Amino acid sequence: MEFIKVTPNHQQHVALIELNRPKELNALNLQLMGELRDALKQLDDDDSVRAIVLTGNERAFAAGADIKQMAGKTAIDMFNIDQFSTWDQIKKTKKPIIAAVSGFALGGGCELAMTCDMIIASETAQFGQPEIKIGVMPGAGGTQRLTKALGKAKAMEMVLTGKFISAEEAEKHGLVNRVVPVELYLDEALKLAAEIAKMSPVAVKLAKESVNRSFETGLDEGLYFERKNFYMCFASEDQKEGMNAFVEKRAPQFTGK
Ligand code: CO8
Repeated sequence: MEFIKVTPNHQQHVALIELNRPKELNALNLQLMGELRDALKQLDDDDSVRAIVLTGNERAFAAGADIKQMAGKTAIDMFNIDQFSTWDQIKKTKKPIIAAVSGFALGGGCELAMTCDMIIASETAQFGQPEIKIGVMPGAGGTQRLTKALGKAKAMEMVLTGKFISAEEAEKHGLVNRVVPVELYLDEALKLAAEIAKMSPVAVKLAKESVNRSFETGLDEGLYFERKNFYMCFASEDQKEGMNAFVEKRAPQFTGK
């Protein structure tokens, strides 16, 4: 892997992925996105990993898709490259992904953070969809996810002016889970991942799938989906272990079976 770094912590069942194109502010070129997709697939298949943290560096989570790589492309080139199939694969990751964001999260970088399940922001984080300033518009979910998070008026303003919002404002609107000092944002995300990794991995995956379903469907269908996943938990040993441990007044030992 040239543009990302993967560090598993087997003891805590957590893996850290760092975007690693610091000179280009982690601009998301095709190779980086391919590496990210492959790493997430591997971690999703690895039973020793139960939660994933995705981060950049203090200056930039990611400043967007790689403008230099896209500048000369035609619509047909873009259609044939079909980079969104990579994003679709990332979205299919079953394990929870927490974005630890510091500095710029712009364009595709903001969209990547929003594709994750939760966001821990450093107080220096800035979120924005500045594509309008370079003659295009968000293409990896920005118009949809930002609107769902911030509401129409705020999202419209950001998308049509390219203005950034601060971490504090992002928290106020529910885009991020919390804002912490810059020296703590990664630890905070890893701590949250480790906390989730203590739960039943089966239940966590089913619950993630159910919460995400609320983005994609109406209430009745979402409730039906939730119910099916709730029943599915009872097919796991973790459900027996979790409930028996409660009754026996001891800590549960979840195995993901
Ligand atoms: N693509 C390519 N290179 C970039 C990008 C980018 N998105 N952002 C920064 N860089 C490069 C700069 O060109 C510069 O390189 P060099 O030193 O070789 O000139 C280096 O990173 C450092 O950047 P700056 O010197 O510009 O740093 P500043 O601190 O002055 O400015 C900013 C930081 C404000 C973040 C500025 O770099 C900027 O405006 N970047 C572009 C932000 C942007 O417009 N993002 C949206 C891109 S389009 C997009 O994301 C579409 C998404 C939909 C499809 C997703 C498919 C993957």
